[in-house]
Amino acid sequence: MVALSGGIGGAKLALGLSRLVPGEDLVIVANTGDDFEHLGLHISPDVDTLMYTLAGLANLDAGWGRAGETWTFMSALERLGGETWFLLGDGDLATHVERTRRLAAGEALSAVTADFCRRLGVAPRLLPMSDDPVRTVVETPQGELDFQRYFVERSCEPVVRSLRFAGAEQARPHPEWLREAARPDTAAIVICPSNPFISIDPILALPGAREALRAATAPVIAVSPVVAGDAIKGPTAKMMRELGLPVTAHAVAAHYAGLIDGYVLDEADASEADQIAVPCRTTATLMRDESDKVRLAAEVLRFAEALNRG
Ligand code: FO1
Repeated sequence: MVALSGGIGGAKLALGLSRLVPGEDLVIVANTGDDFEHLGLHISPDVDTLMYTLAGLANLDAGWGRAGETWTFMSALERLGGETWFLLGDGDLATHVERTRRLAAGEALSAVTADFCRRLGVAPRLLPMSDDPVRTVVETPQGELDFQRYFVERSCEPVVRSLRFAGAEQARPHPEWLREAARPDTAAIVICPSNPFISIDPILALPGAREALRAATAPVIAVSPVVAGDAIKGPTAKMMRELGLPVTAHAVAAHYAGLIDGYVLDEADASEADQIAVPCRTTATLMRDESDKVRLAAEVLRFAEALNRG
C-alpha cells in the first residue's frame, strides 16, 4: 500500500494504516514542499510529523513536534535576540541538527529519514516525496511568501491567490514510491485527508507523479479532509474560499478528478456522493483517538478490496 500524506490529518490515517498493514508493506510518501532552512538547519515538518506520529513520540495536541518537549533552547535564543517565530523544542532540535549534518555530509534526505525511522522503531517505509528541494510559495495580494512565513509567522492570515512549488519541475520523485505505486500487487494508493493544495499538490507536481497514479493498477482512493463544510484542522477551508472553491467534500473530489478511482467522505456529507464522478464510500472520518484512526484505515482497505474486485 502507498499513502500520500502531509502532516497532521494525513499522519492520523497513516498511523491507522500502520496498525493494519504489516511493516514495510506500507510506503508513506511525505510532502516536502513545507521544508525550509531555518537558523542554518534543514527542517522537514511533514516528514517529522509522520515520523514522530509513527514512533509514538508526537505531540498530538499541537499536531507537530514531540510530546513532553522542553524549550530551553528557545528561551536561550530569545534572550540572545534570535529569531523565535518558529518554535523548535529541545528534542526536536536534535532531529534538525543531526539531519542537517548528514545532508551536508552528502547523504540524501530519504537515507537520513530511513535511518532515523529505524532508530525510532518506525516500521512502515517513510519516504520524502523527493530528495531534491521543492519549496511551496504562497502568492498573496501583498506579494509572495515562503510557506512557513505564511503558515507559522503570519498564521495563514494573508489571502491565498495561488500556490507554486518552486523546484518541482526539476525534482525527481523518489523512485521507490513510483516503483511501489506501479507494482501489480499494490492494494491501493491512498491520498490521505491532508490539505489538497499545500500537502498533496506538491507531490502531484513532481514530474511523472500524476502519470504514475493514472497508470497504477491499484485503485487510487482519496479521503476527504473536508467534513460538513469545514476542515478539521489547519487552513484548508479558508484556503478553498480564497481560491474561489466551495468548501465541500465534492470540491476536493473534483480537484482530484482524473486521478482517483474512489473517494471516502464523511457521513455528514453523504448527500454529495451522487454528484461525485467516482465510486464513494461514506463513513465517519473524524479521527479523535487511535481506534478512530484504525477504523477509518480498515474502511479504506475494505473499499480498496471492493474496487479491486471491480
Ligand atoms: N507550526 C506552528 O504553527 N508553529 C510553530 O512554531 C511550528 C514549529 C515547528 C517546528 C518543527 C516542525 O517540524 C513543525 C513545526 N510546525 C509549527 C508545524 C509546521 O510548520 C506546519 O504544521 C506544517 O508545515 C504544515 O503541515
